[in-house]
Amino acid sequence: MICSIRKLVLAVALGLSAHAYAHPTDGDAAKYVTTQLAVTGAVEHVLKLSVADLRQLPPQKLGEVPMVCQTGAKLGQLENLKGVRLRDLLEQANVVSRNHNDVKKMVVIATASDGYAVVFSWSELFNSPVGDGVLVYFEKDGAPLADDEGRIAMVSSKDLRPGPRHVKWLQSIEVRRIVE
Ligand SMILES: Nc1nc2c(c(=O)[nH]1)N[C@H]1C(S)=C(S)[C@@H](COP(=O)(O)O)O[C@H]1N2
Ligand SMILES: [Mo]
Repeated sequence: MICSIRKLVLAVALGLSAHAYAHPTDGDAAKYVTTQLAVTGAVEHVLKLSVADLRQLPPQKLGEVPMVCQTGAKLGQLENLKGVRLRDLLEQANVVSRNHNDVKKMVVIATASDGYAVVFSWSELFNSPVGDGVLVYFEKDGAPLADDEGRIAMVSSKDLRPGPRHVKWLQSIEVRRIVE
């Protein structure tokens, strides 16, 4: 009962805070379009991948991913995505770890061409259900991604609010050890 009242209050609060989302790059999205993805940092093999290269990895599809901003604002949804798991990319690059505990001190930074960047921990990607849902994608409804996010983007589809880790114009993935 208490729980459902809390849910109701939360729903009302989120509804009230919903607002039109500002698109800071409207009008000049084309200049941010990326056609290659670099995988760098603490990896054995640095990768430079085109969409054609990404197609060589096991394909993954996602039907619907709600776009909810970190504020709770609902922005619609992403639909019919095709891509590859970020985890599979990292397995190709092979994260460098000299001892059993190294990977637990590592993060994975996804950066876009407009400077937007988000972080995952190695544990999130390789040892939690979140990792299953992190897709580097290059196709929507069977077509290449349009300029508003293309040609390579990423989404963490199992996030409670997937807006923040939806990375448009994905440019690089860097593996970094942040604890000695
Ligand atoms: N490259 C890039 N990706 C980005 C952003 C951005 O500013 N640059 N904004 C993020 C935020 S805060 C949200 S909520 C989602 C949804 O934004 P959209 O409605 O513009 O797709 O995109 C995310 N991806
Ligand atoms: Mo957002």
